[in-house]
Amino acid sequence: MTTMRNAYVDQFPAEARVVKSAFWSSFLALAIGGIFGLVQALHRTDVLRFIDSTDYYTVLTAHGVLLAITFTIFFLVGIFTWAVTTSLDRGVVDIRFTWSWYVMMVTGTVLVAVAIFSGFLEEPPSILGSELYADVLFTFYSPLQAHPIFYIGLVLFVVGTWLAGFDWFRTWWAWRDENADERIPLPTFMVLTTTLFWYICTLGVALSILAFLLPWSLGIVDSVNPLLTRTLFWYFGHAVVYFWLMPTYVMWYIMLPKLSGGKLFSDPLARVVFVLFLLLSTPLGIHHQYLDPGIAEGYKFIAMTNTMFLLLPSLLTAFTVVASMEHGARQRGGEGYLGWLTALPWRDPVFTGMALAGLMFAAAGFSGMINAGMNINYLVHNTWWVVGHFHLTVGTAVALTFMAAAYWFIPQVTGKELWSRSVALGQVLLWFVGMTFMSNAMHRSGLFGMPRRTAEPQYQNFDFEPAVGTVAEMDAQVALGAVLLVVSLVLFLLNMVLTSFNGTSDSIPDNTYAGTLSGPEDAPEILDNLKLWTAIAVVLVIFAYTLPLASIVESGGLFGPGIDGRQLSLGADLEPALETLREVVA
Ligand code: HAS
Ligand code: CU
Repeated sequence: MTTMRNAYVDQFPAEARVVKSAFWSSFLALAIGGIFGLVQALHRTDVLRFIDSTDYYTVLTAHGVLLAITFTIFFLVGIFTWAVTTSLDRGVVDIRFTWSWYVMMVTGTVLVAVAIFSGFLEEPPSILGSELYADVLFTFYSPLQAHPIFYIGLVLFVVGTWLAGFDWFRTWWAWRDENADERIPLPTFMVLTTTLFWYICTLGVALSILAFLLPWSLGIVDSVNPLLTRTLFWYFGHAVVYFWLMPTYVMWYIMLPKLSGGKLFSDPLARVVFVLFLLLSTPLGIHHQYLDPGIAEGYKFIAMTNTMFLLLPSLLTAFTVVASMEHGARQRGGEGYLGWLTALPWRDPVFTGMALAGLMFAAAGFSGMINAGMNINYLVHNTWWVVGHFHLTVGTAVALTFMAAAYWFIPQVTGKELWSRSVALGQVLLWFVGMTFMSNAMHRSGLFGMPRRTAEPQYQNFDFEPAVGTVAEMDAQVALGAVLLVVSLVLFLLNMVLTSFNGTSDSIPDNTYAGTLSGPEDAPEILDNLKLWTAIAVVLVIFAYTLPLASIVESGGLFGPGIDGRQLSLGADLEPALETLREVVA
């Protein structure tokens, strides 16, 4: 699979520098966030305590923000910039603009990190009139309140991603001007549809921060309506998981078939999948709030129904990607009903990491379906079951795919051969084994009510009595799994660092995509009508959120019970706007 050096860094040297910087920002966040993961796993299971329980929430906030937001989204902007420039075969319009959104994301990250890490200080400094603090976890629910720079940092980070999306669109517009009759190349189609739902969903979190949490943190308003800010967070919160998942799907659709030795089964089906994510990612966030008082059951039922619909694009993905892998395996001589599995390139760490990530995601999808069932969610909500679920989804499907992809990408953006493929293969296998132990024990613990987000999961005068096994056994599995994951993480980082010390090489695997068995010419033109799908997505969001939000404001006020804005210290008279809103809603 090696050809004359035709690496990304040769074709797009300027873009390769931004992509490489984004990857290293992602790895730094992964390193710090991952170490904190070990600290909290050993703390909660009482195996080994490095910190005081009062510091647990600083560690947990850092773990969640650095891994769920920083690690994932920096890697995403790297992959998406690569996917757009290579599939359109043209550079970005202005590399200075590209650097500007990357620098904005880094600035936002630094502000958020400063606010979070100040939680470890005995005497955190006071800035803007309040003490630096941000033990608010990655969901930053009010009435927990962080320092203003935490919210300002988040806003800068999100605006940076908005500009990145504009960069990818601008590159596509420039390409379209010269290729008017061409279909949108699939990797670019995937990036643009993902960017569109990212614009729609981030409006919620931007509104929550800019209109409520930041003014409250700055002391401009005295209170907020926690249910309103929480609902605006989850308006964004479920879609953000698909913002993490889509680059994973981009890898599974355009790299896995080729790595398997075959072709993508269906380009049209891939377009349908990404259109479905554009339409449905946002109007269902209330499935995170089934137990929230103040939201009528009917709205929760709509969220559940939409969630069940949203299983479809992932089930289609399971079919398409596995069919493509089977096609590849049979090209390599694979035979039999399942025997073809042995013909897959299991010695290739890029393939094996992604294949194992996919297998884990099948299990994650199952636990997601359990979460999504309104009645059964009552059993698992706020338990370690949910934590087990998302360590399979973002912690493995996404994280393991990104690490496996890095074994291909880093040589592409540096022109240097990977330091060790065998260490890379060991690393992905170790991650899979470690996560199997940890996530399985978390799911099982959640089933008998083990709570999440607590440093001391023991209740006074009460012992958990699991139907199968013991708490000690499950705690041991979580601790063992966490240790294996950190060893795997160290191997990954070692490989990345030592690769950067390698000399450049001519034998870098070529930088092209899998072909397709059914190509874009088979895809109905309407699939590329991004304006239409965006309009429908916006209508679905309006349907799903207008009434719940109106009732939340009606009952709890914009800024807290009975405070509907008229009493704002700003003195702004919001009555006319509210009157209009009431008329619209009525
Ligand atoms: Fe989730 C909570 C429901 C997917 C992440 N989820 C969370 C939280 C996070 C998270 C972080 O309905 C906790 C947030 C918090 O802190 O409170 N989730 C779902 C459902 C799906 C789902 C129905 N979640 C994800 C993904 C995530 C993620 C993806 C991150 C990346 N989740 C929920 C619900 C809650 C929740 C409730 C709230 C729980 C509560 O009460 O708090 C679906 O999208 C899942 C669909 C997936 C499938 C699997 C398809 C299988 C595939 C694999 C193909 C195999 C391959 C390889 C490629 C149906 C695509 C094969 C290999 C060979 C060798 C052949
Ligand atoms: Cu969700």
